[in-house]
Amino acid sequence: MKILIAGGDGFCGWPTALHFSARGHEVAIADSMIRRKWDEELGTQSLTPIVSFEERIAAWKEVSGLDIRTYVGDLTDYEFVEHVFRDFEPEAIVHYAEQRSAPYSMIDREHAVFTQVNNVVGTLNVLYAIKEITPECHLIKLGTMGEYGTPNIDIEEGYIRIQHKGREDVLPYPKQPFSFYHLSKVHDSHNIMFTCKSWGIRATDLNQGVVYGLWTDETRKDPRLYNRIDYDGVFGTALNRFCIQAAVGHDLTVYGKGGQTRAFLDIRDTLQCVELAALHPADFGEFRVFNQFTEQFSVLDLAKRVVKVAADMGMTANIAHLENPRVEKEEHYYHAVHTKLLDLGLQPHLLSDELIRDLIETAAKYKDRVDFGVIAPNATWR
Ligand code: USQ
Repeated sequence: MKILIAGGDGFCGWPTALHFSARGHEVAIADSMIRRKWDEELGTQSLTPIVSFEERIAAWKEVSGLDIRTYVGDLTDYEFVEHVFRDFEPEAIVHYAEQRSAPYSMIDREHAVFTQVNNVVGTLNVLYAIKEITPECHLIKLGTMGEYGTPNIDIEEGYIRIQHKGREDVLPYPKQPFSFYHLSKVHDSHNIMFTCKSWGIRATDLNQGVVYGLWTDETRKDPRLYNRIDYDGVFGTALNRFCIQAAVGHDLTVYGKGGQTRAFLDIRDTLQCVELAALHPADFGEFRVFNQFTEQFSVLDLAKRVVKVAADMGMTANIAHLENPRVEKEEHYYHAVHTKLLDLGLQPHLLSDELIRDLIETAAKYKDRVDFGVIAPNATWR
């Protein structure tokens, strides 16, 4: 299959590109390199050293003998998008090319506007390119579990059957997103659903939970293929941050009470899920929604788990309950359905102490690269 990975230089995109390439697909990456610029803007860097995009691609060729085609440019520039689609003619596009940090989107007006313009316009351009150039192309779009928020009823996969005043319909599940970033994904979902209905596009919206882990079969093969992993208060995410904090002797930064429950998955399962979506495409005109995660945890339970594994390793880790920079429920009901990817054959890598230990060991190895000054959460929601 000819697969275009938009955002293929990022945390999920890079291992996805290698995963498909290793399995014999023809892979191209489109990326603006902006993830690297955000590191510069925020004065931070990946815990693991990562080489330049060109070096990564060359290293993959050297290690595997396989080519990955590259297009460097921005999806908000339609001329670029048109060029990529005409030149590569993808059968599927995995679209990760968005600003994905909730705190980044909440820094100030400029960051909120940037996030929504970048994400919504980029996706709209992709939808037009599919319509005009490759109408058969299956759009595999990364959405987020955060589109749903934390309702006091079970979260369904995209749609809910509702009875109202004696009538019944299956309608999109209500959205109560957590941030301007999460809102951008809701706006995308609406645009995609509309174009599926109107133009007959086929699309899968993967409402992904928080991804943890770092290593995949391919990225471990050579230091030049290493994936990035973030620990800073803007792009770092819950479990990965806690493991890195434990390794460097920083208190674990649980926000508020820590009863916030979220859906989580191992990065290796991100690759599996995206592959399953690509191998079993949506029908033409279908807007399919999968909840992409394997387990749900509260933030405090995750922190406790890290403390325990650290103790087994002879280290002492402490939990600090920081004042919550976000506006979110800290104690709530949470139960999200996630059967569609399992039905397609997903074999989950459930969270194990070994994985936590592995992350702590990796972090300990790169300890000197950690700047304590960027760990605290700076962006507040208020
Ligand atoms: N949290 C802490 N301490 C930290 C970091 C986070 O207590 O040091 C808490 C947050 O308050 C929140 C939860 O952990 O309640 C998750 O926060 P996060 O930063 O790990 O993840 P989030 O902002 O939700 O965003 C991440 C990805 C985003 C993806 C989303 C999936 O950055 O791209 O869409 O996870 S989901 O959470 O399901 O919306």
